[in-house]
Amino acid sequence: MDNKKILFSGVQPSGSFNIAGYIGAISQWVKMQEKYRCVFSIVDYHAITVKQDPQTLRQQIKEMVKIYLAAGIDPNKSIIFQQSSVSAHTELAWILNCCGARMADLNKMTQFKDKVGANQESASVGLFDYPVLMAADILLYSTDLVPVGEDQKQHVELARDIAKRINNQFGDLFVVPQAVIKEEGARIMSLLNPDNKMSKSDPNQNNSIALLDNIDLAKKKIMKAVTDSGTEIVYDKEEKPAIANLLTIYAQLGNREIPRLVKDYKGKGYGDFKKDLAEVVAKFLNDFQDKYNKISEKEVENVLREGARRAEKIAKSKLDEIKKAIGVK
Ligand code: ATP
Ligand code: LTN
Repeated sequence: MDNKKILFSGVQPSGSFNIAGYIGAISQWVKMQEKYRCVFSIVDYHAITVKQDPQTLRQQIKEMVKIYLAAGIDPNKSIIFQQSSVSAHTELAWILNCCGARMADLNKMTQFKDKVGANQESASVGLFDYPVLMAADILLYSTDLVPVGEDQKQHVELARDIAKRINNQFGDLFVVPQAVIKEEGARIMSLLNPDNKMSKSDPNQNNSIALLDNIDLAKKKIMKAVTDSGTEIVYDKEEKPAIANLLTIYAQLGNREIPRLVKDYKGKGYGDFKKDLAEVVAKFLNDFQDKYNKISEKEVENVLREGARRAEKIAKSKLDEIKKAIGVK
């Protein structure tokens, strides 16, 4: 076995995956495949923490595999698998629920509070417990690094806390993982309201651009994106959050540096800038969708089958270790 560090991350197969998740998470995974041993999951048991239509969910699981592949995740280098096909995830989640996670931890989770708002009483228990399943995902693979967007930082912190508690009580069972968050692009904001993060569960689809959006529609969304007062293209997250967000999208999808873009657009207006950004987004989507459309159903099936086999082997042996340590085996 080589001594490469281990990296784990995942995306829920819920809603239409958008450029924010691509920029914040998947784009960094692709680059990390050479350096680390990577495991990427389609976390369907996380998706069912909110209501899903079974037929649509089935479709979206396959869609996510194609998105991973089209983005450049290579199944010969990395493990790609569906979370529910490796039962060790839910088994370990239960053990962590009992032996590591505390009510006080989960009560602090901001994503749960943001998601349920005033409707806490009707939220599923799974949605509340979601971060513990995420900790199980991470800890099962002896993960060193977890590349995610900024919104997931708190969940990775929880995985660290749980790992340390269990190690203290039962001996050194878990590697304590670390989140990897990009300096730029870790929090892409909504196109119409730059105070909110771009999110695939946002009911207003004009706030985000999905990777599979129709290209003309995507261009229109950019042209309709809100801008700040004033006319100058400058990067100032506090004073000009909308333009700062659009500059980040431009830089990330167009492979450009923000200071260079600011220089190039000196003296030009928002209209010119948005027109060019629309072209950058269109080119990115075009290239992406070309690759996506070439991936067959058969390939998806093969990737999932082989991924489940490889993931299961690692996860099962870790789970057995834990079961012995806590006294159930
Ligand atoms: P939802 O808002 O419905 O919970 P989401 O849009 O956050 O979903 P996920 O599938 O939960 O999408 O996230 C996939 C990955 O993309 C995660 O690593 C997450 O941190 C990252 N991500 C999500 N939204 C953003 C964003 N606005 N900017 C940067 N990264 C993001
Ligand atoms: N909660 C994450 C998805 C997720 C994940 C993980 C990410 C589930 N398990 C393990 C990294 C590592 C989200 O994107 N909403």
